[in-house]
Amino acid sequence: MRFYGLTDVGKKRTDNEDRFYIGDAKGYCILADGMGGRLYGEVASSMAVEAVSSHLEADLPGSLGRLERNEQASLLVNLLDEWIRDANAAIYRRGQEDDRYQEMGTTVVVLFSLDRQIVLGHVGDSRAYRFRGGELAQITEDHSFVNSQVKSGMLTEEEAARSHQKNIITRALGTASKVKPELRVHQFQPGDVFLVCSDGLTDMVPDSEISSILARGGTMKELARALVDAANAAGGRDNITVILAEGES
Ligand SMILES: [Mn+2]
Repeated sequence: MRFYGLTDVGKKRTDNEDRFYIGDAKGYCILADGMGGRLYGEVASSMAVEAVSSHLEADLPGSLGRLERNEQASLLVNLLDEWIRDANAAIYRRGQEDDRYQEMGTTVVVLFSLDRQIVLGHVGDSRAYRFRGGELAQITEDHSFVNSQVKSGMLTEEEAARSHQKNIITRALGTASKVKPELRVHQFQPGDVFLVCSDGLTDMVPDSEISSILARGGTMKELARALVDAANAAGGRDNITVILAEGES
C-alpha cells in the first residue's frame, strides 16, 4: 500500500498541533490531533506518533508474514491495542510530572495494511474513511459527546454537525491513566482508497463533498491538496491533516 500525507495549519490557528507519520516500509500511517492549549497539544500528538511508530518499527514479530491471515489480523489487533495503551500511559505520566502538561491530550488513528487487510486502531474524533466504488464510508466511530448523543437518539446527524459541543471528545490519549482503544479489521479490495484525517477536515467539509473530491480522481498528492484546499475554503478553523492510502497491501 502506498501513502501520501499532507498537513496544514489552516486559516485561524498560529500553531499546528496535528502530527502524522508514514511508515512506508512496514505499510502503516499514524495521525494524532493534539489538544491542551498553546504548544502542549503538539507535545501530546508528537508523543503519540513517536510511541506507536517506534513499536511498529522495532517490535513487529518477524514471523508475521508466515501466519494465516486471520492470525495476522488478531495478532496485530492485540499489538496495536497494547501500543496505543502504552502511548496513553507515557503521555499521562508526562502530564502528571509537569504541571504545564497537565491538560494535554491527543487523538490517534493507526492504519496498518497487511496482506489485503487493514487493521485500524483509534481513540478520539480523528477519522478513517474507505472510498470504494464511488461510495465513501466512515470506518471509525467518533469518540465524541455529540456522537454519543446521536447514538442515543438525542440528536440527529444534522444537529450534531451544527452543534457547538462538536469538539468535546469522550476518549483521548493522555487525559486519564487508562484508555480503551478501538480496534477493527477491514478487508481491502483492489481500487479501495483509504483516508485518515483530523477534524480540521471533517468539521469544515461534509462527507458528500469529500466523496465528490475523491471521485474526481488524480494522484494522491492532488487529492490530498484538494481536500486541504476545500477545508481552508470553508474557513479553515482548525489544523487540517489528511493521509491517503491506496494500492495493494
Ligand atoms: Mn483538530
